Amino acid sequence: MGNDNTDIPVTVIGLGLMGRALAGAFLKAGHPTTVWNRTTSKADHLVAEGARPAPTAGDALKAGSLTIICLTDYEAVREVLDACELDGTTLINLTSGSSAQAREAARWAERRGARYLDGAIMAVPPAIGTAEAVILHSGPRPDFAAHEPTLGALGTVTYLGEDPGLASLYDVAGLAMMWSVLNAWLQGTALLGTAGVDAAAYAPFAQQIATVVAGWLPGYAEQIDRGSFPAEVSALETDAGAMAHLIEESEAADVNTELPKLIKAMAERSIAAGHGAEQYPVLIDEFRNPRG
Ligand code: FVH
Repeated sequence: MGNDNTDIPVTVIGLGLMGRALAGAFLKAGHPTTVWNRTTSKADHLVAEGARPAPTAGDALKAGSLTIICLTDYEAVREVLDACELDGTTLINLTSGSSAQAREAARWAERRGARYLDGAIMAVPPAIGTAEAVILHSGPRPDFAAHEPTLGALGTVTYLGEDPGLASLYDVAGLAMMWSVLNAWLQGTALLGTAGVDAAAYAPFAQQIATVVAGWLPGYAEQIDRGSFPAEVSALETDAGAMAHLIEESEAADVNTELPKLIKAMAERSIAAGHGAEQYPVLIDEFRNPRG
């Protein structure tokens, strides 16, 4: 987060909840900060704090060599930037979107003479400007290296690689992780609730399990990368037996069984394909080849 080049001017295009937080963090770090937003009144507070309002997006782009864009979606990005002169600018697009959109935006920016990094914000606006705000970037390494100290004003900046689609892919991979953990926790919370255990009582145990399972990931990842799944601690068919218990308990308690049935169905397909004696991460094939 340390930044000794706070004289570098930056531009922020898009002053929604997130864009205002980004511009505010640059201002706080001491960067001369130019801002533009379609609805001009959203710049008022930032301007009172020292931001320079640009009359048009094109003027905002000319104010500095580094422009952060944070709009609703990629369609809005194209709508705003299409008519602007981009030659010689560096764009860092922190708008959420798909990896395909990010790659297309990188090609489009290159055709227009701009340097382009894509990014994904893994944080909510109040965390911006603190180490808690993880901001992912992908695209040309030299461009990231050139701007990393400036971007550090926004949070913990991470570089993922040259493929501009990587930031978006990591973004959704992180969401997959988050929702899976939360849904598993909700399943357990609903089950225990039928025995009078409230959510707060179960939460510390659930947290412990999540931490233990997280610790398995590096070893399981090695198995996936090697493509070899010896059952070092448990075989998939043993896990499938426990999945059946989870379904039975849920049915008996009249708790939703959709999620456990989905998990068991995947395990059964893998067992039917001959992987019952292997370890859990062999299920990667169910994700990689959903149609078998
Ligand atoms: N807020 C959050 O917690 C999340 C965290 C993770 C990443 N996201 C992504 O950040 C992008 C912006 O999100 P936001 O929360 O700032 O969104 P809004 O407050 O709704 O602001 C949207 C801004 O986009 C402008 N805009 C939309 N369409 C256009 C357009 N066609 N032309 C020009 N500007 C456009 C909008 O302008 P206005 O309505 O104020 O005039 C706002 O500046 C988003 O990708 C999240 O997924 C945030």
